[in-house]
Amino acid sequence: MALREILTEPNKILREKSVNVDIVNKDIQILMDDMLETMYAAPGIGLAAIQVGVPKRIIVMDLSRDEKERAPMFFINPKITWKADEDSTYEEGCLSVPNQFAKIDRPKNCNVNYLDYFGEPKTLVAEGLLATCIQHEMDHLEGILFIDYLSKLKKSMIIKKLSKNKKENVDRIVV
Ligand code: GNR
Ligand code: NI
Repeated sequence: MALREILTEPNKILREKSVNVDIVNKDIQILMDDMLETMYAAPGIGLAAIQVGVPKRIIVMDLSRDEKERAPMFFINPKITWKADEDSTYEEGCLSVPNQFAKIDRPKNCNVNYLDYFGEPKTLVAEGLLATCIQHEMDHLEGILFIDYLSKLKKSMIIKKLSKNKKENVDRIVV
């Protein structure tokens, strides 16, 4: 397994629309293993392939609190088949929007069809943080970030901050 670099805003690649996986083969499984390791190291509770620069419809997640009882989940070509009318609000963060958090409303429950690690078709019935997280990750597959739901002012302030951080980091390496 290998760690991969997580792309951060502003980066045009994060805005790409990811494409379906046609065959779940060894290469796809290696990518998923790398994504999981990268997510654990970050640390985060979810990661979409586009966040490591691969525009494929692949998501890894692990919502377990305990490092000793890992519960990895793999979603390939996920499709939402049902969303609740009722919303819930969560304070969201994103590994591609480092150190920024905001309350976001999303449907409280959803059902998702997907292929698992072995390419088997499965259905997820999600509520709570699981529902929020899978919807956050599925947004990544469309090139959408949680900051896109904020006011223009809040979003531009966050992007400005992140651009400044990136520039300062580059300068430090140059000097
Ligand atoms: O680690 C993460 N935490 C999180 C918290 C609330 C809602 C969504 C998330 S996903 C995020 C990791 C990430 O950026 N996945 O794309
Ligand atoms: Ni994210």
